[in-house]
Amino acid sequence: MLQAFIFDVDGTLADTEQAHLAAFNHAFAEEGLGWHWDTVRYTELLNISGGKERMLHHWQQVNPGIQDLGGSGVQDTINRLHEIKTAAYESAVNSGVVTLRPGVLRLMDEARTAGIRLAIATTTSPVNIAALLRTAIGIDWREHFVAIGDASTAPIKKPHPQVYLQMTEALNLPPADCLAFEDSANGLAAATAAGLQTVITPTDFTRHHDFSAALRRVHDLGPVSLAHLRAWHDEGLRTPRRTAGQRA
Ligand code: XBP
Ligand code: MG
Repeated sequence: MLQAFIFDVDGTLADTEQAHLAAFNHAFAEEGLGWHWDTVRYTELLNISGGKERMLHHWQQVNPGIQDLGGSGVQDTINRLHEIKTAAYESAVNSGVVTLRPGVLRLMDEARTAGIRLAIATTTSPVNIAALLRTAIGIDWREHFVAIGDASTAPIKKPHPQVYLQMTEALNLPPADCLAFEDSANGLAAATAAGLQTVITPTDFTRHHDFSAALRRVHDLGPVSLAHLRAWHDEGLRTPRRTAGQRA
């Protein structure tokens, strides 16, 4: 029986990656690195979950034999860049540049009224979740969620299932009683590996990804009702699990 929704954050709760991209480029300019990611490059880099991991991946690609910069270690530089980036992203979100995607708030309210519990499973930083949901839901946003898994609690990032395994454990539910909401192939792979069925709402950054293992792919949750989700979830339990590469 459907007992919990587990939401991804970036791209799913809100279309945030353009704001993340601007924050990364701000950090690169602040530190005088001479890097600038455009949308095409960032779309490629989004295959790497986690901002720190993404920056290190880029650095290793543009400078394969990276040495320690001026005595401060590579990881120290990445950490400093990420602090600047996160502060810039937080202030952008606090200024209201990002809104929740259609249907998200309504489905959260309908779920809670129906006794379906909510959790979050993301690879982003806790600061980013708080900034987004404090602005979108209000100061009491944390009370809406039974559990939150993020970069601070699940260091092994998607497509690894760690964060989803943590959330089903925190909810004390079998994965079959949960429904995941994601926007990317990495997120779908993580949720699927943890045994969850997944509803996909892609963004322009992820529209081209392989979502064949998804329970459903919809443009957004605007037209989706709780009754739709219950019916899809039940139908999914009755049909054999698809794996990536099989048509949905
Ligand atoms: C998407 C990510 C994050 C964000 C950037 O997270 O992979 O890395 O792109 O945020 P989600 P950080 O799992 O919510 O889709 O810089 O804090 O990592
Ligand atoms: Mg996402």
